[in-house]
Parts: sequence; structure tokens; C-alpha cells
Amino acid sequence: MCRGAPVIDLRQHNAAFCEEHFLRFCRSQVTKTIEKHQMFGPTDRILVAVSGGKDSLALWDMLDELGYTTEGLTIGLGIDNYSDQSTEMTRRFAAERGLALQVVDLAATYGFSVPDAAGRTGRVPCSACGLSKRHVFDQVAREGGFDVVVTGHNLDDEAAVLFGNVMRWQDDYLGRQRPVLAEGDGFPRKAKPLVRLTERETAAWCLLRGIDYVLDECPMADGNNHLAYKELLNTLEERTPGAKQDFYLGFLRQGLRHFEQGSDTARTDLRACEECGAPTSADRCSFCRLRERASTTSVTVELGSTKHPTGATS
Ligand code: Q46
Ligand code: ZN
Repeated sequence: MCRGAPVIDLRQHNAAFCEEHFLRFCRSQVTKTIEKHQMFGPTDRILVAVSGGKDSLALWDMLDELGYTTEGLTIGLGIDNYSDQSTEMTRRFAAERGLALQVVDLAATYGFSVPDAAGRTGRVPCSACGLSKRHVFDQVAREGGFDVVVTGHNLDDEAAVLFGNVMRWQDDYLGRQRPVLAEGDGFPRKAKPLVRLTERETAAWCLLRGIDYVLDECPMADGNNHLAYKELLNTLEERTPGAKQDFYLGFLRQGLRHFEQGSDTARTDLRACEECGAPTSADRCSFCRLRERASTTSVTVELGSTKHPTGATS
């Protein structure tokens, strides 16, 4: 695009970019995604789910740079050094930029960590972890009055999830695999502004912008199918640059509509969880049931508190 020295070669776009044009390319991909899917507007309050990894920090950096009003939320999952390091990186990132950050420590707030939940309930770690993260994101967004929760899922993540959903023909999941999910039934709006960027691109963004992020993979991810799907798609991408993009963006353009019917139907069977107030179809939500089985101590979570959830710090 110019005579500058290239810093990255993007085979799927058949182009090499200098630093300035690469950063501009990333911004334009994110802006295009936000606008095309009407994710949020300039006056919305955005809660950024941050893990301390390259994707969520790149996302927070981009949204802040683009002028959006953001606040970060990170969850201490209690996974050995990995969680300590992730929280530390996130705190440092926020402090350096003067950005507001809430830290919710699962063990301190709810009486269990992800390894506790896996060990005590026999549940797969990522399943207990995902359920806990969703619950905390939703609760903080609901009680804090945020308009939207954004996550750093990138093109590689979404293509791997799509691959898994197609492998098992999970039509209900396919119908909901959209870059934005509307708020409703007590759940906040959720958006994924990075779905047009690959993880190589978010890593390059962090490198060029001087963002330190956790390099290690989560030690509990071993044996996870999601990683196997990513490897398969990377092999395909090596042979056919653009394959991942065609697969996922093609699904949004042409495939999604075949699965959407009924996926947005408002649920009439939902009520407030007796313990935490989250929407649920049972007396108690699945998170409260997990907490009961996973924690050794009983923890009371205050409802309607302005500080919520108990133990959160800013
Ligand atoms: S943090 Fe949690 Fe991931 Fe680790 S335990 Fe699995 S889901 S791999 S994004
Ligand atoms: Zn509950």
C-alpha cells in the first residue's frame, strides 16, 4: 500500500503491510464488524471481558483507542500461576492506561476455583470455567448497567467453534453462532468485535503497540477438542490461504440463516434464581448448583448490591 518496510505478510489477503497500514487495517476490520452487526454505538457503556491474553487486551486497546467508553472485567480462575499472571498482566495494562478494571476472584467470592470445580464435581474444567465466566460477566453487566459485554473471540476461535458445531450438527448452537447476541430474558447483549481478525493479527497488534500479554496457554486446555480443531484448520490454511475466513464468514453470509429459525424465540419458562437472581428455568441457576457442589465453604452473595458481586474490587 506504500513504500514503507513491511512488518507482516497476510497471505489470506494476498498483501504485506507496514506498521502504520497494518494497524489501520486492524482498526478498519474491527470498525466494519461493529457497524455491520450493529454491536454498539458511541454512547454505550461497554464491559470488556479480559483474560490477560493477546485477544482481549488487543480488543480493549482498540476500543479505547477508537474512543468507546469501556470498563474491564477479569476473573481470577485459580488456575495455578496462569491465573495470577493473567490478572497481573491485566491490572498492569489497565493501570498504564488509566482504565477502570473490576477483578472478581472466584475462590474469594464464591468459595471455589476452576480446578476445585473440576475435581469436586467431575466436570470437564473448561465446562465449569465457561459456566462460571458467563455467570460473572452477566451478573456484573446486569448490576453495573452496562449496555453490552464484549469478548476477544477471534476468527480462529469462531472457525474452530463452527467446525465443532458442524461436526456434531448442533443446529441450536449453529443458529446462535452470531457475532452479536441481542439482550433479552435478563441476559445482556454480547458481542465479538474481533471475528474478522486472526490470532496472528491480534498478536502482531500487541507486539506493535507494546502490549505485554500472557504467552502461556491455559494448562487446563490439554485434550480440549477446540485446540484440535484449530490445528486442523491451521493445516488447511497453510495449504489454502483464506480457508478459515471463507469457512466462517461464508457461514455468516450463507449458512447461518438456515439455522436461525426459532433460535431467538423469547423463553417463557425463565424466572429469577432463588439464590442469585440470574435468569433460569429451574429454582436455582446452573452456576449456583455448581457452586454448591464445588465449594467447601458457604458464601453469601448479596443481591442488588451496588458493589456486587461480593469480593469484587475496582
Ligand atoms: S481458561 Fe477456562 Fe479457557 Fe482454561 S479452563 Fe478452559 S475455558 S482453557 S478460554
Ligand atoms: Zn443462581
